[in-house]
Amino acid sequence: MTSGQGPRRALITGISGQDGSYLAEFLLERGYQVFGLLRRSSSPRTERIEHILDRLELLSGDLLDQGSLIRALDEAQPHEVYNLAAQSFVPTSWTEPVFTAEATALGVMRLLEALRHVCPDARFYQASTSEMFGSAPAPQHEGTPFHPRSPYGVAKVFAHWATVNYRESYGTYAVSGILFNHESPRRGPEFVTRKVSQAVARISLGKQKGLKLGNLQARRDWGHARDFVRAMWAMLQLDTPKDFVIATGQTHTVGELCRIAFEVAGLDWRDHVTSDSALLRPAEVDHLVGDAKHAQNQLGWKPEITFAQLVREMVENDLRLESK
Ligand code: NAP
Ligand code: G4F
Repeated sequence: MTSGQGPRRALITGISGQDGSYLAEFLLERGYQVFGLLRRSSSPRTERIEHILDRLELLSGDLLDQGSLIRALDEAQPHEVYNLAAQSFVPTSWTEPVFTAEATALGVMRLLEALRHVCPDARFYQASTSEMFGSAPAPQHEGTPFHPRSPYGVAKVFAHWATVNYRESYGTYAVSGILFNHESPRRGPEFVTRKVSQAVARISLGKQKGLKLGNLQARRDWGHARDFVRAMWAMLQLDTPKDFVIATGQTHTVGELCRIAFEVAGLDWRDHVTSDSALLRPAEVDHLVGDAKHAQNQLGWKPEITFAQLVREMVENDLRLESK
């Protein structure tokens, strides 16, 4: 895609994460020049983007450091900014609530403020989440009131309203995608889908005995990250900025996830999985299922990968990795 003066430029924060890696691939396929914000760490965190590293322009920066955000925007001069960076693991938000708020809430305000000064015409995407709905009754849609149940959810509500507020205050093309859970073989190993797919692989290869999980009754609307990044891009292509729920509309319990995942390896999950009260959360989000009809009607978006296909892909990937 070109803008009249060369390719369109996109800056992705959180490019080393699950979604960042899929979004970078998607934008490169569309001819974008892709910049990624990468924070310093003691060892490289580029595993998920190793295969496209030579086509990316990585800029050093951190959502906690205002100056680094200004410099990154100044260098990239992006047409589109995708803010995917966050402390994104819900349990860590109880053990590190202030850090979570710094990165996941205030970090977004820092980035919006930098964007307003450096590149006010850039379009801005904020990675909002179904965790903002928390205990609100299902199905959740764009008009459902938020009732977050974790410091992570609280931080995301702040970031969500900051995005709305910059749109209303300054006319910034700033939108929030309220995405329900989405997974992939690149999912971090601490999240439940990947914890299960890795355990299935290891148990079937005799490398692990049993799997301890927390709440087996919680229900999530799980989609595939590859499908969901298409919606992020589509949200920045409209004439008028607008927030959307992005979800599959299907919900499953953690127990059902286990049944399907263990079946891929010919195992019965009830022989291997136990619930450990130490893994329960201080406050749970019991039931998430999204109504994405506005995204379907106005963005032309719908998911293509089913839950069963997602789980199979994740288990088969982990079987391959664990067999090496
Ligand atoms: P992820 O795999 O955990 O990736 C998070 C990314 O944020 C990583 O690249 C991480 O960098 C970066 N990051 C963390 N703190 C940072 C900081 N202070 N400064 C700069 N970068 C920082 O998350 P994901 O699953 O791809 O999710 C992407 C975004 O969507 C997140 O904002 C998440 O909260 C939100 N979201 C996710 C889902 C989902 O189901 N996946 C659903 C709704 C919303 P390092 O590699 O250095 O740690
Ligand atoms: O995989 P999870 O850790 O994801 P969670 O908490 O729903 O958050 C993810 O999705 C959000 C969108 O709704 C994102 F905003 C967020 O960044 C993240 O990507 O847990 C899913 C469910 C929970 O109900 C949890 O209590 O699985 C339950 N669960 C049961 N046993 C477990 C475990 N979760 C984890 N991580 N580990 C367990 O052993």
